[in-house]
Amino acid sequence: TGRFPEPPALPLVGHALTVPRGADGLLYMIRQAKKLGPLYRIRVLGEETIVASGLDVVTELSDETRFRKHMGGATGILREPGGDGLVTAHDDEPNWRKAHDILMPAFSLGAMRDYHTTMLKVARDLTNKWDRAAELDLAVDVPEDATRLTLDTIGLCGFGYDFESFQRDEPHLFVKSMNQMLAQANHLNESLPGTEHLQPGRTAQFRDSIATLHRIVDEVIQHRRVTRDTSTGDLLGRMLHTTDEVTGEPLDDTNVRYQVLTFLIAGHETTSGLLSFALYMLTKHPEALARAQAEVDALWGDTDQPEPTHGDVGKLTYMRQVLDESLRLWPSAIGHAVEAREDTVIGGKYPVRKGQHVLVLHAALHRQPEWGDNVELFDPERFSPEREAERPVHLFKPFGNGQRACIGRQFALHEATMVLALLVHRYRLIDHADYRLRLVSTITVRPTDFTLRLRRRTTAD
Ligand code: MNH
Repeated sequence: TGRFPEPPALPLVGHALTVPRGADGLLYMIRQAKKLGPLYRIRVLGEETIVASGLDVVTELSDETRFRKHMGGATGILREPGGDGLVTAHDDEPNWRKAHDILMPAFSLGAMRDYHTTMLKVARDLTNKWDRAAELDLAVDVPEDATRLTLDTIGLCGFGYDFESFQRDEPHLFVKSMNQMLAQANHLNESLPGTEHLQPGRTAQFRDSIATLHRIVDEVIQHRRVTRDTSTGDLLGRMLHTTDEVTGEPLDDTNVRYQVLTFLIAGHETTSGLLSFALYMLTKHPEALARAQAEVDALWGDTDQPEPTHGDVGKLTYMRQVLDESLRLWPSAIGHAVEAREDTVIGGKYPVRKGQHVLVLHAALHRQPEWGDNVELFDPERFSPEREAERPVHLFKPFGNGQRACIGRQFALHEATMVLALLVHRYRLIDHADYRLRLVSTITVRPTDFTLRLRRRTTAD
């Protein structure tokens, strides 16, 4: 048996003073993986986290007979707003399986057909805004507009509720409260366990933002109830009007509320980050942008207002490669945590106790030598069909693992592929501020202060 490698630690506080907070903490953890290898340990004030990034060890950790999803750290704190909603439920809670079974059909490939038209409508809200910006030569804030798009999309597709984000100069109250809630969750997570009562301000703000979020969620549900619409075509319809086959029961009201909040958050934050990173990458890699534009031009020519069909999205294979490569370098969901079902040994020599958790750090896994020599280089060719066929299954985990992997993966990729395609078809992306990547990170990570100027391609050249 061995001891986990660790960065140099101070007595008592461990690594508390060396691990920076927020996005710098993420970068620190990626750097430590390069220095210390596939498995290492950091200790922050008595809490110990094992960070895994090697292919072999992640392959072990993906074995669901030995490990299961762990709710702790940041996701543990999210239990308060998320309750036994899908993301924060333990596997063995009855509502996890129940909601999973009830909602699965809403994420089938066929279901994407139903969302397609709505996704396109929201995409048009975005291009209308960007058309005006192009005309007036105004800069657009990419992550903010990506968030407008993804929030409106999940609101309308999942719940028939219009957040009308493009009619607002400021982000919707939902987004503000969510960001406040996530920031406080992060602070509470990064501080000494058991000291919540020493931070009454933070805890109160945390509770306040949760209350606001729940109020908005109740309005979304109420909106459906008053229309007396009992169709089961979207997420909310399925939650309110279908029953689970095993128990014959629908989800209870408390759980529906947790699910709506869970989906509104999980369904937009990460996809917004993905779109922002992809636009950043294309802005900085003209060859990749040219190939992406060639792909959409071949499909839509110089039509002023292309009408992407559901089938078109499947043909945008290079666009998918761009998105996958963005998810490799900057996976917007930072990691997923698992815990040992029994006492065990990982990596051939490191003992792990039953219940002890290990964080799979996606960005570090995605920089392993198995990806090739220049792992920092943005190269969508890594996801060409030939190379994809050779890739070890557990080398790419942006959507987590096994039965607890992302239920919204197809939804996110359909939306992101179509929108990215429409944007590169329509605009030249002008890096007017010579943007240097700056990250913000709570539970997810995304670029911040990323602005572009735009020119219409069809008119300008
Ligand atoms: Mn999503 C779980 C990443 C988009 C709804 N998602 C997960 C997990 C990862 C993840 C990683 C596993 C977390 C864990 O093990 O603790 N999700 C993403 C990424 C994107 C994304 C990178 C976009 C890009 N997710 C979406 C969208 C939706 C969604 C869009 C909804 C429409 N995700 C979920 C839900 C879960 C989840 C719900 C929890 C599933 C479960 O445990 O049953």
